[in-house]
Amino acid sequence: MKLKNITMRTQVVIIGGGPSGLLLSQLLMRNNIDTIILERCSRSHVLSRIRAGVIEHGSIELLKDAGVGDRIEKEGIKHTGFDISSENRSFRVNLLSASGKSVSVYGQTEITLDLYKAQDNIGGKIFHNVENISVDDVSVSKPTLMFHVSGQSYSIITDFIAGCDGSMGISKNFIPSEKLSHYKVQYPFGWLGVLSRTKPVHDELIYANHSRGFALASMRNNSLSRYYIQASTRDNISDWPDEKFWAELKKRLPSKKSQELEIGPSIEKSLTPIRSEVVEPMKFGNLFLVGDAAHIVPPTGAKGLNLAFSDVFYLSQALIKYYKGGPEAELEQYSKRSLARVWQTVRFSTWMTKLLHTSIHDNSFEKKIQLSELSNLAKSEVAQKSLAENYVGLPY
Ligand code: RFL
Ligand code: PHB
Repeated sequence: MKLKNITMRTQVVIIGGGPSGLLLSQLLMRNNIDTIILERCSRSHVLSRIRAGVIEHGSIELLKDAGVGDRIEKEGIKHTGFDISSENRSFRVNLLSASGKSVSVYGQTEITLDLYKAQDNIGGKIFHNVENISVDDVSVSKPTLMFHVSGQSYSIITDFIAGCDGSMGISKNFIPSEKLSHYKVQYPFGWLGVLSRTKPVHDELIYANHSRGFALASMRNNSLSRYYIQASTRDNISDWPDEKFWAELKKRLPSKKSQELEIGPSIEKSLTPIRSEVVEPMKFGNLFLVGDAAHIVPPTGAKGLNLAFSDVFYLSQALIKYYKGGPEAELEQYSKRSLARVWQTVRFSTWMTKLLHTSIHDNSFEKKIQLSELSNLAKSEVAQKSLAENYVGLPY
């Protein structure tokens, strides 16, 4: 028997129940704005993704505004600096003295969990396993969005749609292709990441430049390590059994640290191609693109989630003002405001990626420039200040 279509109304439909979508919903609902989240996957699937680990001060402030700052404040590990190494030489960038701020190590999975709990507590409406989302026209006043869950069809009449559905999402397809510009760069390498229940090799992060390729020693807490090595995009996970990963990591970290490296079975392993991508504009009609749906940055510098959160800040502020009777001007400004910060962050992530990775083409000129840049950074307070200001997060 065919089930009757169910029609609902809301103020903001949010496509995607990842960190951007959940945080946006939380901030809006706390300001009496009605939202519905449509998520393609199950909650347990969303919560199983291992991703970001370094959270900017501004992101924490935003989480506090959303009423979800308690656990990150208590359990997040404050980092006031990190090491950069090149073969066996290394130096520390003191974020606190260079910028007056620090960052926190706290997993994206934990943030997402905190946000789901907070949404449950305030009666957030979240549909999981949603399929076939479509919209007739996002430029009309009060667009209607259609979708299915378990064979049941639904329609929602809404004021606005926030596309928070990540880089593989469908929201940007609702913008006519002739109105959308894509800017992208694909790097010829990826990051092979391993999570292991081992003591982190160092009490801060180590970004390692090495002739064999980049490596990063990171962590989630004092007994959970997160390591990455630069790998070829042609590789498969099966090419990298644990023993081979640890052996390669040891070669790329400074030898003093490699000797101390505690190894153990991987509890997660992933290979992510590295790319930058931005789509413009981030607003079309009543549709707003937010976070990875509009931009991807290479993970060097830990910017993706933090950048997604600055979009959430700009959009939530504009919507809250609008529903309090303010003008639409700030909503109109959303794309321009977000993109200004997006391009600054793309610039920084690109710079840091080029500074630390090894080109597969043995271009000795580029290598010399890279090593000169690293030695300048090791010595120059001014260069470190610029790095630190970007690393802790540009102001909103
Ligand atoms: P997400 O997290 O991709 O969430 C999008 C959600 O939308 C759902 N979805 C759909 N729902 C409905 N209909 C559809 N058609 C849909 N299509 C997709 C998805 O299921 C998902 O739940 O995007 P969001 O919320 O914008 O968040 C962005 C962040 O996840 C991302 O920027 C970061 O993970 C990037 N990133 C890092 N960011 C940092 O700030 N600091 C870091 O240290 C950091 N490390 C990383 C990273 C990303 C990595 N990878 C795997 C790309 C390290 C790595 C290795
Ligand atoms: C992480 O811990 O996952 C991480 C840390 C720093 C980065 C990227 C990823 O630059």
